[in-house]
Amino acid sequence: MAQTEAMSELKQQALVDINEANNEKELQDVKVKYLGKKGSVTGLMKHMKDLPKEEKPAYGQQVNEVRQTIEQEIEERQTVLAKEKLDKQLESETIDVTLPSRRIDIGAKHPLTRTVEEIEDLFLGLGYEIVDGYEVEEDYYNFEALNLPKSHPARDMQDSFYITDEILMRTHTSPVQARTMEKRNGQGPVKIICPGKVYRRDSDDATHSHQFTQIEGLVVDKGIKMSDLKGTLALLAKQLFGEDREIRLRPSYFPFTEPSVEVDVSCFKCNGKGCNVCKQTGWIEILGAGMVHPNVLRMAGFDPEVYSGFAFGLGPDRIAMLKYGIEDIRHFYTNDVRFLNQFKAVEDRGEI
Ligand code: FA5
Repeated sequence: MAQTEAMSELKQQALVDINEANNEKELQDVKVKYLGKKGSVTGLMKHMKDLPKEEKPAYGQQVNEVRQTIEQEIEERQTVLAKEKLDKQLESETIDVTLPSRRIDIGAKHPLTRTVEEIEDLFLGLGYEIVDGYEVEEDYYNFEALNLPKSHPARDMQDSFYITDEILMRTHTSPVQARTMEKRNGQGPVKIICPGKVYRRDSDDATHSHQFTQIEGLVVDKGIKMSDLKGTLALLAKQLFGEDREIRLRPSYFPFTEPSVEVDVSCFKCNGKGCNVCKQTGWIEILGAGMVHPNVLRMAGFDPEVYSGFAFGLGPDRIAMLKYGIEDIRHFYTNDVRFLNQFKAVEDRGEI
């Protein structure tokens, strides 16, 4: 009986200790104090050997009950302490959702990307495919397949970066027309645009860069006429520079087109009256174009008696310079955020 009282006292004391434990560390100490190897409950068990045999089972059972009660209480206390800890943490980390958020700079589209995408959108709407080409190109596709055999004097129009005698950085996007036509095995229609980077050994100045962008356009089908070219380019001019724009075609020369033209758009600033943008002429040159030369069709496997086509090539750099009033092409490639941020500001105001 005396033992039972001692046990009961021990249990009561343990419950008090458990309740007074204010954190996990204190609770752990209590656990060790009662249930550890040298703990009080473990100590009770050691008395067992001094008891008469018949009392042993009941005694063992009582000690076990005490142990279980203490274990259970510790577990419950542990749950309470964990919840208290979490509540405290949540309280101290409360987020004030009414505070204004920190400003995140998200950047804006590069003016060149914007111009290229605007042109792509127009032509996708007209049923054209967008085709990619190689920036490192074979001399054959860059020149020969475009009616520019080796030693043709017109190669001088495009000073080139050669890698080997037969490989160069493409000087225009026109090799993509040659490659695409070749893949079609002489079967039209072909209706593509090819945007991409091109490279020339031009000295960099305000309007020339050794690396710039071009967009090539090519349509080959039965019965394609110069008027199709003109209608398409008139639409392009309106898309880029406004509904009131007109175009004019001036005779020109490209070895891969015949006839060839330079295309001017009526000045969007002065409406054709003459100003500093159009150098007082009322017109701004925007691209080169023409009807695909029969030799080019033939070399790519198309019968020029059956098929005809038009092609054009424009420089989005120069277009973007005109559209946004940029005075130096090098701004596009030096990635000065002060320059680029201006487009972001204009974009934020919804002006472009
Ligand atoms: C050509 O490259 C022809 N392949 C275009 C073409 C395609 C004509 C299909 C007919 C049929 P050109 O050398 O004129 O043409 O270049 C086209 C455009 O590239 C120019 O109008 C100009 O906007 C741009 N360009 C040429 N050189 C530079 C340069 N160094 N820096 C920036 N833009 C340039």
